Amino acid sequence: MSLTIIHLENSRSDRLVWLLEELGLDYEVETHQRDPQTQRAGAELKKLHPYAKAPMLRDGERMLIESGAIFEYVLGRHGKGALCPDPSDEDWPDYLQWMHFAEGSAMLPILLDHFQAAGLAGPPGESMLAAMAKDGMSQLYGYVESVLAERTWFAGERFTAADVMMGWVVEVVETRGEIEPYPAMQRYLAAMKARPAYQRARERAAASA
Ligand SMILES: N[C@@H](CCC(=O)N[C@@H](CS)C(=O)NCC(=O)O)C(=O)O
Repeated sequence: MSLTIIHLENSRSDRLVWLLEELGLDYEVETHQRDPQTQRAGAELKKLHPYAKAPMLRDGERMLIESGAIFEYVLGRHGKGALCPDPSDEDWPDYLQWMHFAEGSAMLPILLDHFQAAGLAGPPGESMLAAMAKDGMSQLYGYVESVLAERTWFAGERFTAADVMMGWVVEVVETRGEIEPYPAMQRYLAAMKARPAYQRARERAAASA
């Protein structure tokens, strides 16, 4: 087995480093920089995969894209059952939901709001898109807060790979400076950041920059 994470600075690929640390797997990190003007990935990512987005995972001859698919691949092929409830487990439906929610639902309002605030949809705060983004953000934050107020981790009382997918989303709330009104999200982030594998992943990603 030879796993290489294609990592883009300041991006979602942080959470793949974290997953591999949680699983205790051996891996390499190949870090790429964003274009300082456009913040897009540089041309070298296109040489690795036609879709040119991070994260990518190289496993031997195989190159994969899309965080959730990469997570399922790593867990299925190399995870030996860790961090993933069995389908017969009562936490499995929540696990599945949050694994997919992270990219399928959470990122849309966050990105809409990010782009409107950057002025890409006219003067910030004034477009229909701004109103849609604001509504979506409040729905997202309210839902996540209500779930985390009732359980320790996203799929129940056990840490799973769904927390690696969703933990990054909750960290985005903090990075945006919007976490203060949400005590459950704050509690969750503190528990997440206290995990040794999270801390090792941070050091590993920084060291390869
Ligand atoms: N849903 C995809 C999103 C991938 C994605 O948009 N990655 C960003 C980094 S956070 C990227 O590569 N941006 C550079 C670009 O679009 O040029 C996933 O989770 O893998």
